[in-house]
Amino acid sequence: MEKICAIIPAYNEEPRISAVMDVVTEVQYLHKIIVVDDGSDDETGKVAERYPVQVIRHDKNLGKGAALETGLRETGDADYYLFLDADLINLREEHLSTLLNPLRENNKVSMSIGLFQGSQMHVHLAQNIFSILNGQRAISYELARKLPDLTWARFGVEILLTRYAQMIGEGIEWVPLYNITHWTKEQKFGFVHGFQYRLQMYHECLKCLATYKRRLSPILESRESK
Ligand SMILES: Nc1nc2c(ncn2[C@@H]2O[C@H](COP(=O)(O)OP(=O)(O)O)[C@@H](O)[C@H]2O)c(=O)[nH]1
Ligand SMILES: [Mg+2]
Repeated sequence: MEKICAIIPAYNEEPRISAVMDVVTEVQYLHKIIVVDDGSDDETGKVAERYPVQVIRHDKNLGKGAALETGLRETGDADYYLFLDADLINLREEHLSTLLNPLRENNKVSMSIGLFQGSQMHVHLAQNIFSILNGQRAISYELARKLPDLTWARFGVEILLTRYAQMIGEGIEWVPLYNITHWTKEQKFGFVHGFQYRLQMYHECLKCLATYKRRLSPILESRESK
């Protein structure tokens, strides 16, 4: 039997995380669901604890990269890992299968990346321009074992995952996810705070883009010399 674990990073998602929990906890084939409450100021962790999932809490906010790193460490071995955001709207089981199928069908594919389709136009547009940023992914056991530390990347973690997989020649497949969307930062936190948070995200992404080669090359060199 396949062992599939879902890892859900969550930061201040108290009003939104139930919509995701309601769906994932009904998916029979998920072996384990881990929510990493990344030092939220609200009751995100408490809401998640009402469900049959494992909730891990960071005492302070360490960023999305650190949350995924914690999730991967805590889940232990699995055939596939699913990364899912905690603020998804209209998530359905079929989205999880869509993410998993390319890995199941072709062992050369070790990561799939979701692309939101047919939902809010601005999300659609942003997702296509910034498709590398989509947090809905499936990752194989083999790739997960090879990943470098994700902590430093913070919001750049999706860029880091994609670029690292490309650098080591892993197969990546982009898959359309229909009728699903997510809350934007402005919708969650209001225009001013949301926009500030967005700028912080872009800053972390640009920092990741500017430094990933330098940070990854020693790791790649040590892999090659083995
Ligand atoms: N663990 C962790 N998760 C975060 C952090 N910031 C955002 N997230 C989660 O990452 C996902 C995407 O974040 P969001 O702010 O919605 O980014 P956007 O969808 O790209 O605008 C959501 O599940 C958030 O709860 C953070 O600092 N730490
Ligand atoms: Mg979002």
